[in-house]
Amino acid sequence: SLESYDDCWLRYEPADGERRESYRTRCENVYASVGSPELGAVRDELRRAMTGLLEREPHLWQHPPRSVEGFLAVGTPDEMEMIADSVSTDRVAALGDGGFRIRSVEWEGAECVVVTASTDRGLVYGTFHLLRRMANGHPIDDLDVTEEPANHERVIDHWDDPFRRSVERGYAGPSIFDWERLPDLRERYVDYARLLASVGINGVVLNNVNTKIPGRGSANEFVSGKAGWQLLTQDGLEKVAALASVFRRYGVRPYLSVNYAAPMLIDDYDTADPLDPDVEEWWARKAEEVYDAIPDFGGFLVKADSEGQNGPYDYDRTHAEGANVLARALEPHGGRVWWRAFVYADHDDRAVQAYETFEPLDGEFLDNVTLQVKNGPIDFQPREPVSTLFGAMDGTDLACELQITQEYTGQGVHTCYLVPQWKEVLDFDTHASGEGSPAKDVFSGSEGAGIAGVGVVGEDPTWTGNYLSQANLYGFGRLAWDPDLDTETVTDEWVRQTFGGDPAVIDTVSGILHDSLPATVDYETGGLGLIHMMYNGEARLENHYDPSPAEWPGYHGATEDGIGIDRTSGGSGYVGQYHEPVAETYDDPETCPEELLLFFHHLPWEYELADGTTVVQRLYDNCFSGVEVVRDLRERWQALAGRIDDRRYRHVAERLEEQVVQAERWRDTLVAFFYEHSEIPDEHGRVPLT
Ligand code: GCW
Repeated sequence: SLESYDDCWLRYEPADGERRESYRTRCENVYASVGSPELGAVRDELRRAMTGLLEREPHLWQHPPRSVEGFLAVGTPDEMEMIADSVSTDRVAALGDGGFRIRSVEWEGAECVVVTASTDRGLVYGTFHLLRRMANGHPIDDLDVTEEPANHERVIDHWDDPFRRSVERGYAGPSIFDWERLPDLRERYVDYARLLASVGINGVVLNNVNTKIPGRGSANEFVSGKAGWQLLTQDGLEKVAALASVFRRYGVRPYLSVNYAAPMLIDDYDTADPLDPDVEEWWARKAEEVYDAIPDFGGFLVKADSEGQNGPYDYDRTHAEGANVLARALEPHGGRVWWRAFVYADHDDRAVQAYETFEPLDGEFLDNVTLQVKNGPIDFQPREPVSTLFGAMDGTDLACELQITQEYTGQGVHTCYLVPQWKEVLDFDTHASGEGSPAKDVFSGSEGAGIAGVGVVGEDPTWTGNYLSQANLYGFGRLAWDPDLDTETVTDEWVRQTFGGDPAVIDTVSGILHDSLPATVDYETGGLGLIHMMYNGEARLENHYDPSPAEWPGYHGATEDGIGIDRTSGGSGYVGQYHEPVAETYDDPETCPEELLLFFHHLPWEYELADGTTVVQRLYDNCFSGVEVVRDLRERWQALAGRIDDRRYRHVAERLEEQVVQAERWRDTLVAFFYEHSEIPDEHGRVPLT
């Protein structure tokens, strides 16, 4: 094909000699049913994967092969007797949607592996699970695996503008969705769906939540002309239906972001008031039209009354009233509304707002509404405390929104592995029902809850803009499937599948990923919980990439006498939105974790930390050490020259070179800024800069 792009973690390199024989015995013959679109995908994947792993083309059968040493069987017990003979059918029937079972069995003298599930989607996941094991070099002669996804909904949100084909906060080139040519399909859609399904993603929102394109001026100014809201027209839906036909084979449902004023934008209505019967009817009719075209459509995602997008506030209605009219329209078709909680307006402390807006509405949303809440109260900063809403809405289905694209963490250039950040969010103990109430239980608690990740993929041959950022997409999917996986396991899986089994490569790449986030937090924030130290100007490329702390006095609170924002009970009160004992821990600078200290407190520059170091000195030290770590990452990577392919070696090496330069700029800008306000020199003589 003319398209050339990376295989990411689906490389299927030849298995080691030691394993190869046993893999060949059990997988060179494949018996799989053909019934559904998903099984077509399974067969395609097995053909491709086995050809790579076994270095032999597998034989595909539609009945159990005879006179072979062994085979792989993939199917449901209902459809395949051989499978019903080999596993407990009750156990398979009891698996939730997407769950699967894999067993090594002997069947009529043959050594087999059975992949089974009660749904075809489960067979897709089971197949990818087996292939992941093989790509990681694990034995397959003694398998007894049962898995079910912890979270029911595992969705990627694309912030792609269909008509300009640009991606908001995307650093990997244009959108991979070519709306102009759709409904014509491209092979790349298939490969994208494969990547998603291989890590268990089951939904994709195809267009940006900003369905009107913000202008360059005020938040309420919009670029006129075509934008995402138009996908809800007949023409748009035909294109969505084409994409759906690809995604369906991989168990991925499509969703659309819709504009709240759609009845006005599309059909010239003079209102979009959710309590207006004509508006209600419009949405009901629109939903019918959508489901006629796309029977497995997932639903609508809405950014309402946020950064200039339309919403129920235009009619003095609440967010619940706003969401429910859409929910009623989707309900007969099994669709869902994902309603975002990202709201902030005129308020002294934006952190308090999502909670103040949504907590009082708990219980008012219909059953098929999911409230989608960003991981922290601000906006995907390198480090933030965990959103207070996760412990506050037990009458509402919640989804956690994570950002896979690195808007604030070095974009397409810096290596910044986010899995440890996400683990921290998922494991955070909200204490909502006493000790032992981790946030992850909220997202896995019901069918309508889940995890959403802001997409990172674009047309770039690397998919993610930086080869190492592929690890973030991989890790997002793995954690959305199973938030209990530990970071090391996820990292190790990704590195082996992506770079092969050389232990030195595995050690080095894993180590680089492991150390990257703390380094970024240090040089971009000073490591004490400061946020928004970045440039927010017009130039798109530098936007949220370069340092520019002077722009944001309200976010970091730097003055002559100190730094940080007082969010304690005596300040903005944000801390009071947490349950005890979290609230009390954060409320007191003596007990507040150091890495969040200045998020919750405004403290004198010379406030002493636990080890006797002052705040300003710690900020200096962290900024300097962050850069040292990045230099070290660069060197560690350089040691891989010749051990991995040149193309990926050079790509990452160049980016790490640039990351060193940028990290130094961040450090220099931040320490100069801290010095300018505090007028306290660094104990080690590095600041003021000479
Ligand atoms: O993080 C901010 C981004 C905007 C984004 C917005 C949101 C899609 O800078 O680009 O808009 O959040 O999440 O809605």
